Amino acid sequence: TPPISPFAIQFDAEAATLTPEGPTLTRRMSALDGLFKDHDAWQQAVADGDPVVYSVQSTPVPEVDRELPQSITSIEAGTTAGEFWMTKGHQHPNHQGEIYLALHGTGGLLMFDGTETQWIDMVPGTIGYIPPGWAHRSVNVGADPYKFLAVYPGGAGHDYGWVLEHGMGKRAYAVTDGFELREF
Ligand code: M6P
Ligand code: ZN
Repeated sequence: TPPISPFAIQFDAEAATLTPEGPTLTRRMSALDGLFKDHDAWQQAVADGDPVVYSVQSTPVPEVDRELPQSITSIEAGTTAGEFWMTKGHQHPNHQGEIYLALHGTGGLLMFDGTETQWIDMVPGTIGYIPPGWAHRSVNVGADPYKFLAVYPGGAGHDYGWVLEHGMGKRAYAVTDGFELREF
């Protein structure tokens, strides 16, 4: 990766956009294999059109050591067998911190260190801090898309196998007056 020069990023909190744009990642339901509690319901959702669950819009800052990439993630509103739509979730192999700033909608930042679970309610203006060593997943617990800005060390990496192996401690389910966390 060639060195990157200083540059300005236009951040539109209202529109939840970053300009200039780098790569966009789109994750459909099929990409969340093994993550929802109800595997049959997940499979049915994949068969029923494999909807987009979330997308991640990055800036051109590369994910390499010592750089500081940013992205905006938009999670669609929805549930699968009552479980709110969410990101895959990951652990940083290099155990580095990260921050999330909520921009739109109603979400949650679920963190798990292998023993303890933590949940931060995320509404526009909330910064959720993810300490080193805590796997993290974002959940949309509202009826609108949930959008947040992430800023993270470029060398942190994404370990998705850790979440498949250890889980995330809790899951967020839709109930009449919002959401409820249940044992994994
Ligand atoms: C945030 C950041 C990214 C991450 C994305 C989606 O934007 O934490 O590093 O890739 O959320 O989450 P996941 O990688 O778990 O699918
Ligand atoms: Zn991360």
